[in-house]
Amino acid sequence: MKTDQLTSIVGRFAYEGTISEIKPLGEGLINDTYKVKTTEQDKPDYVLQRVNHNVFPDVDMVMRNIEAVTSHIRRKLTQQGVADIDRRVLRFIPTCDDGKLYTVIDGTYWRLMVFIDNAVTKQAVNPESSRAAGKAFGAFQAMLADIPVQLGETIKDFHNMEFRLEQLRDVVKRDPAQRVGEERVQKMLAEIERRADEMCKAERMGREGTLPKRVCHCDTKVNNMMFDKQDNVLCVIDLDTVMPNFIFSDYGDFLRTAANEVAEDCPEMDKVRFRMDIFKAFTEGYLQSARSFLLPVEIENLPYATALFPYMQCVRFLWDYLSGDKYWKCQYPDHNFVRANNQLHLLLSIESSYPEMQAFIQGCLK
Ligand code: GN1
Ligand code: MG
Repeated sequence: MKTDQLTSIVGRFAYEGTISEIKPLGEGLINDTYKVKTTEQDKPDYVLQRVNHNVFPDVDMVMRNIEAVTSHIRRKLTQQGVADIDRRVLRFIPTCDDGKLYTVIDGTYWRLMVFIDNAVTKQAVNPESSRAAGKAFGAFQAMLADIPVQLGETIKDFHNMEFRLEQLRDVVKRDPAQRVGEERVQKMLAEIERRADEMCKAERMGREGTLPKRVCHCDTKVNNMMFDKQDNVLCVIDLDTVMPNFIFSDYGDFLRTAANEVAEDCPEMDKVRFRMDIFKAFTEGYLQSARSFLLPVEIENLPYATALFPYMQCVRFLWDYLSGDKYWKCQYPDHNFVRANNQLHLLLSIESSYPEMQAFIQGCLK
């Protein structure tokens, strides 16, 4: 998109300063993101983002959730006397005309937030930053435990395993991209179906009323949090998917990305390995801040959560591969299959570590 178009979009928001440059930022697979620089030293830079309206059909709900969550966290941090709050929680800029936190232009949805400078996101973590991340995501859930409003479900059935399997089975039946016949696809489908029942246990417990939903982030990837130069966690970002869910979402999805020895699309399957050092550090940190509100059934099932997310992501990537690559941006024709296969290998590595995980969690509780 051209700079003058982007500049005019920014102009709809009540930002401060003079724009000097707008350029693409980051590598998110869903939204389009730009950094907006301002000339003045004492004015912030901004992040302009086009919200993917296909992925998030109800952008108004997304932004209402985000407003509720960020203002609740802001209030808590203020009460705790935390300094530099704009670095500790995202601040969205209202529009000039209606004061909403987003604007619509020709059917596209845009928002503007303050850029957090001198901060980095990471693609990989070490045990130390994993422990910090565990504490931070646990604290994020804890802070939101008493939010006074009911949040909306911004993507219906987002982490519902039964739904994701139905979606996959449906595309297998229709086979729109003519890929179901591939032998490697058939093999993967068999691995998926073999585990399907066990992996849907959270939904069953939810129905039986033994497992609660809480406000979760639902995309706790390591690159969705910002660290300062000293490796301290500043804040959690990418809040579009904040919604009520089982806590397994935040715990499991972090480990899925952070504890994989390689990136989620690394094609060398023999290099995919689940890192127990990251698991241990993250679990320790998470239990430190979340233990106070977690139920025994939630803690008992953390190893299940660790397996659930690579499994779910394998199902989702395979679904997109079989759909003809409509959801995730792909750099080459079987990119989605490679991603799915990578996640399946991660699952295999996790399954072999189950007893060690259980023993470690018990140890943390002593
Ligand atoms: C998407 O946009 P990004 O990269 O933060 C996806 C996650 C997947 C992830 C896999 C709304 O997240 O659920 O885990 O890709 N978000 C949505 O790379 O579908
Ligand atoms: Mg992201």
